[in-house]
Amino acid sequence: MTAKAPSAPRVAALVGPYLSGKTSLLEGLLHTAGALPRKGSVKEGSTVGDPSPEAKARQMSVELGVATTTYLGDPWTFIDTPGSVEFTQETFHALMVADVAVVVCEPDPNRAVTVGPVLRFLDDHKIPHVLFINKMDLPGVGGRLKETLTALQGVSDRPLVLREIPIRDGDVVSGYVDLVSERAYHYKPGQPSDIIQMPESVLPEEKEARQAMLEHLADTDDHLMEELLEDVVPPKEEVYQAMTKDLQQDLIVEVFFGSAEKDSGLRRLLKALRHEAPEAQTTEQRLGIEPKGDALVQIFKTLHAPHVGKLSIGRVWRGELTDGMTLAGQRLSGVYHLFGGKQEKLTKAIAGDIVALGRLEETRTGQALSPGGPVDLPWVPLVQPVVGLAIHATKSGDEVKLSTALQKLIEEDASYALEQNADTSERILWGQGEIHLKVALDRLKSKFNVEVAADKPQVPYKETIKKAAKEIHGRHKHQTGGHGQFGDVWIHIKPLARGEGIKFVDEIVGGVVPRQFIPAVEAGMRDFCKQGPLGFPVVDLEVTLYFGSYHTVDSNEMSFKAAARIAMNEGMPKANPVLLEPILKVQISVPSEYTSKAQRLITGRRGGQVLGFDAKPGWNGWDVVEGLIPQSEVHDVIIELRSLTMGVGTFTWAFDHLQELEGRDADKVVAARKEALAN
Ligand SMILES: Nc1nc2c(ncn2[C@@H]2O[C@H](COP(=O)(O)OP(=O)(O)O)[C@@H](O)[C@H]2O)c(=O)[nH]1
Ligand SMILES: [Mg+2]
Repeated sequence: MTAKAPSAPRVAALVGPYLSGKTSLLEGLLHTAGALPRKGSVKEGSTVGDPSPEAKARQMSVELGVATTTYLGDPWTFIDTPGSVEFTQETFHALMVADVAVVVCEPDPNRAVTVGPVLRFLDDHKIPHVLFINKMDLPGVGGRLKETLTALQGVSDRPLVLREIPIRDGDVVSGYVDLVSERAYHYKPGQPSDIIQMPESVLPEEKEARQAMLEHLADTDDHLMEELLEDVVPPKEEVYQAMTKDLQQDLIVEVFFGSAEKDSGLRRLLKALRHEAPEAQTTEQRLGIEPKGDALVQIFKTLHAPHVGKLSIGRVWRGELTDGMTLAGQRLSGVYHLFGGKQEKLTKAIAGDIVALGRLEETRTGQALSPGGPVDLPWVPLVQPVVGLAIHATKSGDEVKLSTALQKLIEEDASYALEQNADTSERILWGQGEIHLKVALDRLKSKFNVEVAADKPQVPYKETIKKAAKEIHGRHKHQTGGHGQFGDVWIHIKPLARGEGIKFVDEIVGGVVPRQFIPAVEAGMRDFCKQGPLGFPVVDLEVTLYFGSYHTVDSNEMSFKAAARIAMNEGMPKANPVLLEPILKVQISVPSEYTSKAQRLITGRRGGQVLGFDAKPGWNGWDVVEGLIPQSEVHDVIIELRSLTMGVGTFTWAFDHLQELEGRDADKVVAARKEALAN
């Protein structure tokens, strides 16, 4: 390869399904680049990625990890991302500031479907990306490479183009042939591969793969096309240039392979990135960021770190950042490069850099800042949470501390959400799945020092009535010493249709209940409706006040309010009260081979009903199944859906309507409520 001038700082995000080896690849890349004298391992919890105790405990990345280094004189930042769908938001954020993504895949055609969602995001956002098929050290996988590639092509809009082919020794991949230089290499664990004579046995495959690669490049390059048609061997330089253009414009996806664990094939990958990955300027163009102007940094991650406090991690798109300067009205206190859990203090950062910035207390993830103020830049929307937990501090007196901690937790990861449920009075922490929520509880304890108890949230049941109750009498009369209390009302109660709410009708004639006390009657009735005979908030009924009496001295608002409550208490049980349960409309998105399973997921639940299914717009080979499920049955849908679909299925939900619930299921709910209210 030719010598090249040092580039501006570049950013590569490592993405791909859970367990494909991203964190291991980061370790391998840093080791290969010379930034890490000794490799750590995921199993021992000693990797540069995953520095947090929550990640180590699970041997699983639960947030993005950043490592800045140099490779052959070029500055690079690698961002390791979590692969699990429960942490997708973090991955999207890393991709929004990356120049290039390395999609790490398993060497298994049956798992290609798990790469689909991230490829969808990359294709939609036109983010240049390459594929790295990992774990090629496993026996037998070299022979299945073609099959794996075909399966992966099924989930990619862009053509996948092999950049190298494996050299096999029995069922082990022992090296590779680079299809541009047509040189053959033998892997040497931990060291640069040896150049070897190209084995005769790979020649036919090499010719075929090289031809396929050139044809893909020629699709977007007329000169190359002419050469191919005239059987002219294109000069190497021209091939590199075409490759670079196609990667930078996201027209093709180069495919590399190797072993993160054995450091095989990593130098090939690094060199390709070094020569072909776009710099920040090109990425800014793609994102529509104005190239000229004041310093500009976009925050893609917020952290609360011990000792240093709040850190906002961002990419510098323009200009220079210096410690102590003012950004959008806030004084920068500390500019750092990150290397996993370690920080290195800088005096300044330049365009292209990824840096952690201290004490930007008002700044949130996604915001872009200039000295003059915040700047509007494109950002990804929040993924809707799918599971909730009702939480409270275990120690009394810790509730305020918990509120502060929750605020920080959500600052760090905005795919959590908090709800104070008005019906159940519960504080509900929403998240992307079981593990996501469990990580939240761990963080609250280990990072923010609050112990939290969590339960499945209550279902916000309501109740209403099914028939009218007429001529109900309520009288409140009290004689204590001097002034007494006297209120006396007659009402009719009748059911209304769903959604009509609570109505009050005043039919008093002749002042039998004086004007000034009528609002008190209504208030008493509404007050009663907060908790009906079944123990739940009452909806959809009409109460008509048609008669009553009063006492000139003893009547007051309080007495009429009490009289109304007495009448409601008397009349409601006679009006055939019935439980109403909330029904949610759910949309389940899955690759179409799972569509029937998704339907069964809905119909397999009490009251579950499929409304239909359709192709998912913009998602080749995916369907959306729409259905109705009672809220009480929905809690674990996401868990089952993920286990049915290798983790790729997603679902969204929204409240749809209230529906009557009777029989044994209703009796159980009412009995449980009675017990809860008695405690
Ligand atoms: N055989 C083999 N195993 C690997 C390789 N890379 C990663 N692994 C293993 O795959 C598992 C998941 O790796 P990790 O890097 O945590 O995956 P991530 O979820 O994508 O970050 C770990 O047990 C690794 O040891 C590889 O190249 N070869
Ligand atoms: Mg990982």
